[in-house]
Amino acid sequence: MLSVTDLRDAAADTALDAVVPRAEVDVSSTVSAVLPIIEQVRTGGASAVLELGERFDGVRAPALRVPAEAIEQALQTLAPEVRAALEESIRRARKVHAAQVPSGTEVELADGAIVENRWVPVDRVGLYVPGGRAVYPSSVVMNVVPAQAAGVQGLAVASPPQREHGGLPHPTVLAACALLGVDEVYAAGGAQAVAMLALGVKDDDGTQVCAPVAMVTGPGNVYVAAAKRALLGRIGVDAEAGPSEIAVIADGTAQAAWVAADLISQSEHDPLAASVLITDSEELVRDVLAEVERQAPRLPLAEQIRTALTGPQSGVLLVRDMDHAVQVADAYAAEHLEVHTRNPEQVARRVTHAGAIFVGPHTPVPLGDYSAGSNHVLPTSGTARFSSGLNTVTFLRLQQLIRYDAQGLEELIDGVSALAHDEGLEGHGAAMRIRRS
Ligand code: HSO
Ligand code: ZN
Repeated sequence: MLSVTDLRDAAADTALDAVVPRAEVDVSSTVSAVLPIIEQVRTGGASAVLELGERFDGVRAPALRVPAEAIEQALQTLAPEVRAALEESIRRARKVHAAQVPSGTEVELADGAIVENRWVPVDRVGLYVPGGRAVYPSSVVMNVVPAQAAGVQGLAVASPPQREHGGLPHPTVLAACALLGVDEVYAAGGAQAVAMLALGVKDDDGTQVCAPVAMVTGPGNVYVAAAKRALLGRIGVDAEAGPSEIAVIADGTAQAAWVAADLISQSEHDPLAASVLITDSEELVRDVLAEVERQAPRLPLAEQIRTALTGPQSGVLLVRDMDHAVQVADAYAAEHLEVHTRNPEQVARRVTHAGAIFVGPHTPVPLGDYSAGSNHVLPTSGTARFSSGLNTVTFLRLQQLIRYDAQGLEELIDGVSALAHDEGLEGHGAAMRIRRS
């Protein structure tokens, strides 16, 4: 299923980032389609969100805000093994995300001259949880845990009303909210949910149903992404998530069956998902290809897996050696990178472009998708070159407190006056000199 590209004789100056084609989703052309929806929510409030849900999700929610009893009920009916596993995922994720909280610093630059760096949480955040083909309670955990670790006080979750659940969001999503201590949940999906969170909505009596948030995070379809783009500036948003990607660096010591299983695992998400094997071993290529053919057809999502693995975004890259593998992996900048080599730690440390690196054969990506303690919202489409996955700092703002006294100020009056004069801003200099004793 996977095509093989031999890079072993590629010239040293080959532009490696052109070697691996990427799937692209065009969000910008959808922005104009969501503008009328946003406008409808702005003017029509809660009843507009309910009407739009009826139109797009095929069911009118009994109420926009999910009643506390429905959330509790979902938790009570959650399968015990799923509940126990979610609780363990939450426990581990909380530990890792608590360790990400940066401590503030105070820098004394001279006598009476202090600048303090202080981290302040965003007040209120909206989390979008999709409800279509992919219902991922694990993504509720991955978004809520860092926000809570950052100290965000207001957390609102929105997820589409489901026809088969009487217009409520998916019960496992509700149960995950209950386990995380989130009680503000709305039965709203698509662009109307993002607009509701960003603008806030009132009911027909003028009672506030959902207060506006400062930031919206969470995955979603192209309409959700377009609505986030349209409202960006009014609210902050997280990065746009593209189709899932896995790259595996492996040498001749790797277990072909395990590598194949991991490549298949991420291709299960999306027909546009990318699975890339980077190796210097022809023998491993042969064995992995055979394993993919053996394992993939047995899975319920076999058709989708085949589409993803045969797509131009997936394939095997044959490289000269592990140095070359590191260069190729850096150029690709995968969302997830696994390292199955003789010395995985050493190879992993040399790759700087990857959303998350899974070191050694016993750390498969699905472990990180659910329970490792790390976050699974990671940069896709090569954006790992310049951005991080979702983390506690995503929900924090750096605020500086500047504290000078008369002595600290005196030292800088002439310098600032000179700079202000140079910029033609005499009032700036005057505000300095008026304080000279
Ligand atoms: N691999 C996905 C996350 C996920 N996997 C959720 C299973 N459930 C994001 O890259
Ligand atoms: Zn996954």
